[in-house]
Amino acid sequence: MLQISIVIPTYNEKENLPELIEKIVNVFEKNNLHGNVIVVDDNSPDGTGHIANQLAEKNHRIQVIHRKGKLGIGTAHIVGFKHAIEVNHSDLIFSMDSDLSHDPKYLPDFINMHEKGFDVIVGSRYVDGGGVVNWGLYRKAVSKGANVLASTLLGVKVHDMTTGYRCYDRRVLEKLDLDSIKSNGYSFLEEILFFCKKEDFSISETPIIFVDRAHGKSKLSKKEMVKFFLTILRLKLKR
Ligand SMILES: Nc1nc2c(ncn2[C@@H]2O[C@H](COP(=O)(O)OP(=O)(O)OP(=O)(O)O)[C@@H](O)[C@H]2O)c(=O)[nH]1
Ligand SMILES: [Mg+2]
Repeated sequence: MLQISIVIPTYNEKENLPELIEKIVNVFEKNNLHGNVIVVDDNSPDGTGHIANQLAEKNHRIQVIHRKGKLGIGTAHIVGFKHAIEVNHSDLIFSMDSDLSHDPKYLPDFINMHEKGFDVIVGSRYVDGGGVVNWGLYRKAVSKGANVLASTLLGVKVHDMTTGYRCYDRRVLEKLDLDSIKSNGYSFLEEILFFCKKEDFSISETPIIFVDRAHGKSKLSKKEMVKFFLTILRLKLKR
């Protein structure tokens, strides 16, 4: 039986996390899926970590990793991935944002693509059937531009390099030297895809409709956007 882990980084998501977990549990039950949810909380000042603990007490499938402070989504993913492999012995490892932008109803679509033989599956806003709800023109343009630039310059044939909704076969995460990934923030997402391609893993996309967060604040700062472009240059020079 396929064992799944879903890694969810959280920082100040108290309004969103309980609803997300409920949705995931429902999708698991409906589709007869088996596995765990790993919340990686960076000592959120709004008490998300405490709420995660309460959810874990009610459902043993929910696991919580607490870190001392805001260390970035990149390292949050890595800590979760290691837990998924070393502790849960999962076959399939997902990552998903905790702000309800990533709907768990798509989980079976990723699993179908994995069954077709793909090693990495990316939840894509920029393929047929995908899209974005509630974003203004500026946010759309920045995201689209960043994606075209990243995939062209890095030579990765993925239309959505910045999505955090993904699924990795465990072999991928075992093979990659996760600790050598230098990005600790959002550029982690492009960097890990670059390494997946370098190791010749097969990457595919499945459409998702991304819904902008209704609660809480975005953590995507201007500084992170600049780092995103610098990371492309660093990887490009390395290539
Ligand atoms: N553990 C941890 N989680 C983080 C950190 N920064 C962001 N996150 C989480 O990572 C996910 C993505 O962050 P968001 O702020 O939603 O970024 P985004 O989706 O690009 O931007 P918006 O949807 O506009 O807010 C969310 O679940 C955040 O709570 C961090 O430093 N540590
Ligand atoms: Mg978000």
